[in-house]
Formats: sequence, C-alpha cells, structure tokens
Amino acid sequence: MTVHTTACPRNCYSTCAMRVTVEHGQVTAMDPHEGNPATSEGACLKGLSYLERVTSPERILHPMKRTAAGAFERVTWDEALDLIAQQLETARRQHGPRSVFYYSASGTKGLLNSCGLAFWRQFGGCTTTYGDLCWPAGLEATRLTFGDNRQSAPWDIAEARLIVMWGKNASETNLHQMRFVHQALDQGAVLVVIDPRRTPTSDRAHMLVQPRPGTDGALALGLAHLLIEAGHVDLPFIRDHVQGYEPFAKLVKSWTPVRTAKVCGVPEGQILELADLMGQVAPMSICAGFGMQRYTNGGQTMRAIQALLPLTGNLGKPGAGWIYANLATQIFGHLKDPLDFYPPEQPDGVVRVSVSTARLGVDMAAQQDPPLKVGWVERGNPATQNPDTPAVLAALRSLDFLVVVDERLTDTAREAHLILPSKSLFEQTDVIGAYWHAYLQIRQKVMEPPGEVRPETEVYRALGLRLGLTPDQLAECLPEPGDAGVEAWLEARLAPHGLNLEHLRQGPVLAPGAEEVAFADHRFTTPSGKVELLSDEAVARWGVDALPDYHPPVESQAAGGGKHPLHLLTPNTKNSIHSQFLPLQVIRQLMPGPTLEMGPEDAHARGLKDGERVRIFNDRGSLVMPLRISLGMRPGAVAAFNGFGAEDGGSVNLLSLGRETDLGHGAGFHDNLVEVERA
Ligand SMILES: Nc1nc2c(c(=O)[nH]1)N[C@H]1C(S)=C(S)[C@@H](COP(=O)(O)OP(=O)(O)OC[C@H]3O[C@@H](n4cnc5c(=O)[nH]c(N)nc54)[C@H](O)[C@@H]3O)O[C@H]1N2
Ligand SMILES: Nc1nc2c(c(=O)[nH]1)N[C@H]1C(S)=C(S)[C@@H](COP(=O)(O)OP(=O)(O)OC[C@H]3O[C@@H](n4cnc5c(=O)[nH]c(N)nc54)[C@H](O)[C@@H]3O)O[C@H]1N2
Ligand SMILES: [Mo]
Repeated sequence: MTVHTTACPRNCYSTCAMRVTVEHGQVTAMDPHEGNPATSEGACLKGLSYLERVTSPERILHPMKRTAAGAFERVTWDEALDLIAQQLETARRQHGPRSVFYYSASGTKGLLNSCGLAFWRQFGGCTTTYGDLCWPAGLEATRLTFGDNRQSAPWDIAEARLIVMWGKNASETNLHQMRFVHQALDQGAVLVVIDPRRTPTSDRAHMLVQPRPGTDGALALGLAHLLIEAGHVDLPFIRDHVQGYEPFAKLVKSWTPVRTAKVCGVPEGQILELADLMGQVAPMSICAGFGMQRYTNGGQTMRAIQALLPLTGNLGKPGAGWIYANLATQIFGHLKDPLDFYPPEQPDGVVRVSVSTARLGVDMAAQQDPPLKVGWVERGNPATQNPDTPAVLAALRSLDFLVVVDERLTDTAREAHLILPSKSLFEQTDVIGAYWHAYLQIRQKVMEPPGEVRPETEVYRALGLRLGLTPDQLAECLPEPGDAGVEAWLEARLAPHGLNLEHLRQGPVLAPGAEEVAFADHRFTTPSGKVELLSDEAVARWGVDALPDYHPPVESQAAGGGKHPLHLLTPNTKNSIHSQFLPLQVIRQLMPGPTLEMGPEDAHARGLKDGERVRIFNDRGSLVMPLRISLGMRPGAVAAFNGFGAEDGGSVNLLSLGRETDLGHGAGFHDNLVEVERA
C-alpha cells in the first residue's frame, strides 16, 4: 500500500488537494490533504466517484473506429495512427495545414495540455478557436476596472461582515468556499444572494434578491444611485483611487429605485434595503459567480457590479473586495494573460485563430481558404457544451475526418470517425493551477493506464513519427517518452519559479504572487493607475460604452411577450462538472436525468403538474423532460442543468444560440428564450 499527494484537475473552483491510497495498482481510498487549507474537507462526491470513474465499464480503453454501419469497432493503435496520419497528410497536401481544426476545452487542467497546440505548430499549423465558454466576460471586466484579476485568499471572506453572493451558487459549484462563508455567518455577518433561482447557497441568507435574468447591471446602477444619494460613499478613496466617479454619478442619477425595480422585476423596498446594507455594513465582499456574465451584456454587467466596491471603499482591506477569479497560479505563460482568450491581432503565421468558441458551429462552417477538412477534439465535448448544438453537429459532420480523444462515448465522440482513449487523473503526472485559491499542485501518476490507454503526449509522439517530424521538432513540442520524460519536462518549467516536483509531492505550494488581501497596495494596473469606472480601453477594444451603462441582453428583451416568453437558465449542478461524472452509477442515484425547474405561477398558467413530461422549445429546437415545480424559481424563468447529452434528452444547448458576450468573447448561454408545454 502506498499513499500519494495529488489534486483534482477538473475545471472547478475548489481544485481539491487529496491523498490517494493505492493497493495492488488500484486507487482504493481518497482522503483530504491538509496541505491545502482551502480544501481541507477533501473531495466532494464527484471527487470520491473517481473510484468508479477510472474503472468504469463505460471507459474507452482502446482506439475505436466508426464502421460504415455507424457502430464503433476496436482497432489497433497502429491502424488508428496510420489512418490519422494518412488523413492529415492528404488534408495538408490538398488544402494546407490550416484545413486541420484543433479544438480543446476544459476537460482537465495541466501544463501538459499546451503540448497539443505545440504539436500542431510542428505539423505546419492548424486552425483553432478564440474566446472561452466560461468566464472571459468577467475576467475582462475585472481587468478593465481593476487592472488585474487578483483576489484575496479564500479564507479572507470569513472576515467579511456583508457577503454578497452575486450570480454564484457556491454551495454547488465551490462548496469549500461555504465553510468560510459559514464562519463569517457564525460571527454575525450578513449574507445576501442575488440569483433568479433560489439555490442551496441561500439556505442561510438574510436576503435573496431574484432579478429578471440579465438585468443585474441595472440593479447595480440602481444600488450605486442610492449609495451616492445617501452619502454612503468613501470620498477620500474615490479621490485618490477612482477614475470616472463624476460621470458615473451622473449616469446613475437616472437609475431611481422605481426605474430599477421595473427593469429588474425586484421589489423597490428590497433594493432600498440592500443599498442600506451596502452603505452601512463593512467590510463587504462581493463574490461574483459566472451566471450573470453569460449574457450579451455580461461584461458591462460585471463592470457595473464592480463599481459598488470602490464607491464604498471596500477594496484592499481584510474581508472586503471582489472575489471572481484568482490568476495567481497562472505563472506558466499560456494562461497568465486573460488576453490569451482573444484573437491575436497578429496571427502567428502558422496557427489561424479564427473560430469563435461561442459560435463554434457557424464559424467552422464559414472557414474558407482553406475550408476545414480534418478535426481533432480533445478535453472537450462541444456537441453538448457549446451553444447552438445543431450548428456544432453540422460542422463536425461536414468534416472529412474527425478524431476525438476522450475517456467515454460522449455526444462529440459519437460524431468521430476515430476515437482515441484518454488518460485519467491518476495515470500521468502533471502540474495544475487553480482559480479560487493560489496553490500550485501536483497531479500525480499513481497507477498505470488501463487497457491500451496512452496519455495524449505519447499519442502525439507516435503520430509525429508517422508524419516524419524530426527529433528536434518532437523535442520542441513534447516531453521525451515515458514518465521520466514527463518529469524532466515539468521540472524545466518549474525551475524558473524556484519550484520542483519533489516539493510539490510534499504538498500544495502557494504560487509566488499569492496575496492574503488583494489590492492592499492600492496598485491598479489600469492605464490611469486607478480603478476605472470609466474605461477608454473598453471603448477602444470592445466598442462598448466607456461607463458600464445598462443595455438589455439581445434575446431576453422580448421575454414576457411573444411566443417564447420564458428565460431558460442552464446552470451547473453539484452532481457534475459540465458533462463529466453524470453517467456514473453513484451520481445517477442522485440525479437520474434532466429536469426542468419552473415556478408555480408559470406552471399554473400552463396547466402543468409536478412530475409530468414537458416540452421546452423555441425556434431552434425542443427537448422533453420531467417538470419540477419549485417555489424557488422566479416567475418568467425556468432552469435545466447543462451537461446531459442527447441520450438523456437533456442537451440544453439545442435551444441556445451562439452569441458572444460584449467583453472577452464569452458565450451568452443564458440569454435564451423558450416556451414550455405538456409533452
Ligand atoms: N459542481 C460543479 N462545480 C463547478 C462546475 C460544475 O459544472 N459543477 N463548473 C465549474 C465551472 S467551469 C464554472 S464556470 C463555475 C460556475 O460557477 P457558478 O457561477 O456558481 O455557476 P453557474 O451555475 O454558472 O451560475 C451561478 C448562478 O447564476 C445564476 N444566474 C443565471 N442568470 C443570472 C442572472 O441574470 N443574474 C444573476 N444574479 N444570477 C444568474 C444561476 O441561476 C446560477 O445559480 O463552477 C465551477 N464549479
Ligand atoms: N447551456 C450552457 N452550456 C454551458 C455552460 C452553461 O452554463 N450553460 N457552461 C459552460 C462552461 S462554464 C464550461 S467551462 C463549458 C465546459 O465545456 P467542456 O470543457 O467541453 O466540458 P466538460 O463536460 O467538462 O468536458 C470535456 C470532456 O473532456 C474529457 N476529458 C476529461 N479529462 C480529459 C483528458 O485528460 N484528456 C482528454 N482528451 N479528455 C478529457 C471529458 O471526458 C469530457 O468529455 O461548458 C459550457 N457550456
Ligand atoms: Mo466554466
């Protein structure tokens, strides 16, 4: 029996440190690792379900090729690699390397992920995506306002007297954060949750504000109006550290409680009460989730919310500030700069970055000179996770040849001509960062991959040899073969930061720039050196207003009237990380399939009963699933979790359109209108 330090590499705030026990080559136990005080309770149920996930009979253990009849049959690695090499060579010869499309998303964290694109550069180039499905509107808003995505240590929120959980459902998506929230509450802090849905995060909330989806920007402007009018502003802080206060104050003059209440669909009294809390209870932490930035106005919404902190002087102090994303661990270059998500003004000449990930299907189809011929998907499941599923499927199906690297048969893998098996978190060593805490962690190889599974780096090496890459070219993009090669590759990247693998094996290590209290230095790396309520860069780069004025989201404007009057929210659940974990038995027991949540008024108006099957539809598509009537749902809004696929009838992006957010090239998933009827 051996015990190893490792960490969960899923795209999740918590990024838990763990100790795993291995007996006879199999993981038999997963325990908390005290070296990461942010996640000291240990892994969640999903984490514990790795015991099932890595040995699941559903796991793909060898290459599989689609037959003419549409089934998948096992092939050898030699057959698979020969076939891929031949397809790639044909595409490159006939259309040039940019006819190869490389798509990767957020399936796993790790420095070795960068080998993918590095390989395609050596191939001669490829076409790939820009933007991100997740958080870029908020990242860019934060950068424009504060200069950088810095945030205080996770436990600092325990010092807050007022916590505003704004569009974040931490009880499900960052459950380790709730421990520190509970500490604050136990010491008398006030918790406000702002979400159109009542979620478990509001179980101990003093106030739940349920705005009309996509109107949070207006709510923030209305709150700013009241704070300024009541004189609840920190004028010395504003004088020294804020740019644009005067024009901002002028803008919010028109955001009276009456107007704000009308736009947001929130009682006027609640807005007054919240403004009072913000004006009188300090320190205040605003913990912003990703919910309200998944709209076409999401970036400006985030800027408007951020303004409430400098107005009230809630920056750079313990228990105060903006909690959105901590990029302290992104020290290895390729993720450091949120600008990486944007199309480079000067493409590097080899890689064409021309497909918006929010518009994946439509943009793929639009590629000419050359058109896309061969696709390679790894760490992503675009057939369920990207907006506008029909366009995504059409684009994938129009390729001559599609390779998907995954550990199970996802909706995307079903579209592949060839599926390659992927490693699990226990089967290759890597180094991972996080975006809530500031710990760098090792994700350790603790067992041999099962079956014929090979890590991506080994697959690329074998493919590179077939494509005639020279030893120098292979060394340029990949580690040397085997575990020793991977470790040497990682050491070379850690060394410049004074780190090494042995150190990480002892336990999580704080990133060099980690801060206890962000912005305590009052250093804002914006063009003016101040917090920018007014941003010329926002205008120049994104063509939005210099002030975070409110504009309704494109589609939601028509809510209430018309044939599709309901907002469809498609949030995340504690039971999955997007499309991952849902198929496991242990998870199925808790969540057997998709459901649609609807408030009693909307259900009554449609004559619908709890538990019956309903059809959710708009002009883009329809889905059928059981209805769950919930007192916690705001009238006019319904919700179904994202992550389920076609087989479960829960592929929610059949109903969404690929619209980019106003800042950062994100995806406006929640700006989505539907109607619901009995199925
Ligand atoms: N268990 C679990 N944890 C996860 C993930 C997961 O899939 N499962 N995913 C990880 C990733 S990649 C991400 S991006 C994060 C996301 O973490 P969160 O931001 O917490 O999650 P979301 O579900 O996207 O959105 C949060 C809330 O926003 C609400 N919301 C929707 N529209 C609006 C609006 O207009 N205004 C307001 N105020 N609220 C709105 C939704 O109802 C939802 O409850 O979680 C990470 N952690
Ligand atoms: N409607 C709607 N859609 C959404 C969202 C929403 O709120 N609403 N949220 C969006 C957000 S925030 C995000 S982050 C995205 C997530 O979108 P994706 O990143 O595409 O989604 P995941 O389901 O996490 O998984 C990707 C795939 O990676 C595979 N994978 C895991 N580890 C590895 C590995 O080591 N190697 C390889 N090759 N594959 C691996 C998994 O098996 C899984 O099939 O979804 C977005 N989609
Ligand atoms: Mo995400």
